Amino acid sequence: MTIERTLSIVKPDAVAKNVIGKIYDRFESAGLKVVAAKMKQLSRAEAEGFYAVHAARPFFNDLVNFMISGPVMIQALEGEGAILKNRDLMGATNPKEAAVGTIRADFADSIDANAVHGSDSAENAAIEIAYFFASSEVYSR
Ligand code: IDP
Repeated sequence: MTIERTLSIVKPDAVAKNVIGKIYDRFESAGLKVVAAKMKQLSRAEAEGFYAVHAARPFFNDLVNFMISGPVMIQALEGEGAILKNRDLMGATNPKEAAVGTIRADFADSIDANAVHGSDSAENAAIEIAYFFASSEVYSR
């Protein structure tokens, strides 16, 4: 396994539920380190740009509206196999299909309001981290 970084977002539903700390505990308990973090109210343009790959999908407008419905907590996570490890911690996109004990099974309400985002590849992780953080804002440790 190699040390990787991945981009994670605690989405507006989970921020509103006041479970940022509980979600960070999942990361830390799995050996992932928070190496950058910021709370942010995304603009429509920022959310559209972040999810540009989904622009043609029927759920795109709902997704953008949801992502700007309240502040999000954005973090870069670092650790062995961080990308897949975070995806495993998150669980399936639809919380109804998410494995027991995953973040989405425990904190998400629906496929729209599904608590967390996590990069799905090394290539996307690099793009997504750079979308929100200058390299000087990421503290490898
Ligand atoms: P992921 O977040 O598990 O990587 P993606 O397929 O990349 O899932 O989709 C991005 C986000 O778009 C999902 O987290 C979810 O919030 C939303 N989404 C995906 N598929 C649907 C759908 O069929 N209906 C509504 N929202 C969806």
